[in-house]
Amino acid sequence: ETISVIGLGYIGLPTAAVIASRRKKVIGVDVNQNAVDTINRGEIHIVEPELDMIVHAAVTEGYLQATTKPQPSDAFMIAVPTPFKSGLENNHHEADLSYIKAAAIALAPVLKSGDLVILESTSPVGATEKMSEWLSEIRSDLTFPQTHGESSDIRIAHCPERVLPGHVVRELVENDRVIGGMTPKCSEAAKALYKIFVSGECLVTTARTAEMAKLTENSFRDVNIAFANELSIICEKLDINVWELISLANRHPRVNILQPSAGVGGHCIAVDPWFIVDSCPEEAHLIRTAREVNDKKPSWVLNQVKDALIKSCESKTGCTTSDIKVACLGIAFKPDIDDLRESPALSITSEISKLGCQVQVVEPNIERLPKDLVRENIELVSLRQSLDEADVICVLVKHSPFTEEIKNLSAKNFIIDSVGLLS
Ligand code: SAJ
Repeated sequence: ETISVIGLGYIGLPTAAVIASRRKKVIGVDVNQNAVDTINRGEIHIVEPELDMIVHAAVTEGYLQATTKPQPSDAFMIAVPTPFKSGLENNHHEADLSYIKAAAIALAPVLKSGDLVILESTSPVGATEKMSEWLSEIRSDLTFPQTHGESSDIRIAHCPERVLPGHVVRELVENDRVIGGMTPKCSEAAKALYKIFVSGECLVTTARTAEMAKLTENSFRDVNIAFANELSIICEKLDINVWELISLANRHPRVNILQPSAGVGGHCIAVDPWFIVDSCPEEAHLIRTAREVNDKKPSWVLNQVKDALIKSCESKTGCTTSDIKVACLGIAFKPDIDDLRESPALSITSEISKLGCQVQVVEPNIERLPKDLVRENIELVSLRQSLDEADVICVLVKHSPFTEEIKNLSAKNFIIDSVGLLS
């Protein structure tokens, strides 16, 4: 039995490596030659704890091999990105399925009767059926579930990934898994595959429900974070400490409010709810509003920094903006991770630097500034140095190493604490 994983990114590579670690032959496919070469050397091109070890073992033991072109296999797992199309009007967001289509086109020629194709990429409702249609258009010699149901040559399912970045290797194995076959036999085949490496439960449903389940999980989180973020803005106006407020409210047995932040980042929670909004624009009011609330949070934080900057300048005689040092604590998209993609903290830091002040970035999880932050007035410093030197301190991410040292904060600083580090 050979299993192919198409797309060797944050989900595909760990999945391929974990299956290979169960002594199954795995072919990893990616369009990026550099990624393929790196993996074939037993190394990795992404950052995820523990992943380097299992990839290295899987490659040296001969169970995992990477290539740019799909090879014949018994099962294909597609884990490619599904971003939204950018630049559409009226804050409209539509899923971009072109990577899924490209994967389907690439694997179609090697498909044979009896094969299983699983879509793992987070997708709008109906995408799995579309993928099956794209395959059937190319391979009219084979039959597919949308026309031949249980007697089809090819089995198709949607099994969305739901692992948390930073904990992927453990969560891949331990999390329960939603298995959405286009027919019950499709689900059965997919379940047998996941049982190779999943110790959690495999819960069988339809492809459409599985698609919606994944979108629902991330929308649930987005709506709840939006609630916390809206509270933080209301509390600022009412002069109430939102962190104290939330911890008090959470003492109610049926209340569990999440934490306000500088905004929602990453490539999942800030994206997936839009797929529901796009499917049902007239119905999805709350989900859309939550997205908008979270998307506006970074500019609210930025305005607070602007106010602090003015106040700090006013407190010194003859001060101009360029004399002020603003420390940005954390630029990752969430705590204790080095991932800067779609990070609200990163975009806030970039905007602050445009105000003309000096910017000190404190990010214990990186060694040098990312390209977009390489500017004359930005430097990467230690927390200690920034606490000594900065006039304005802006806490953007609640990294664990910050918690202890922040206690040494001096009273001279203006502080904007968007994540409740001090509370
Ligand atoms: N955040 C807050 N307040 C909170 C919790 C999170 O502002 O109380 C922010 C974080 O700072 C970050 C963003 O939300 O900017 C998202 O972080 P996250 O830890 O909630 O989630 P992700 O994006 O790392 O991973 C999510 C997970 N989904 C859920 O928890 C429902 C993960 O299980 C999914 O697999 C992943 O999306 C995905 O790939 O879809």
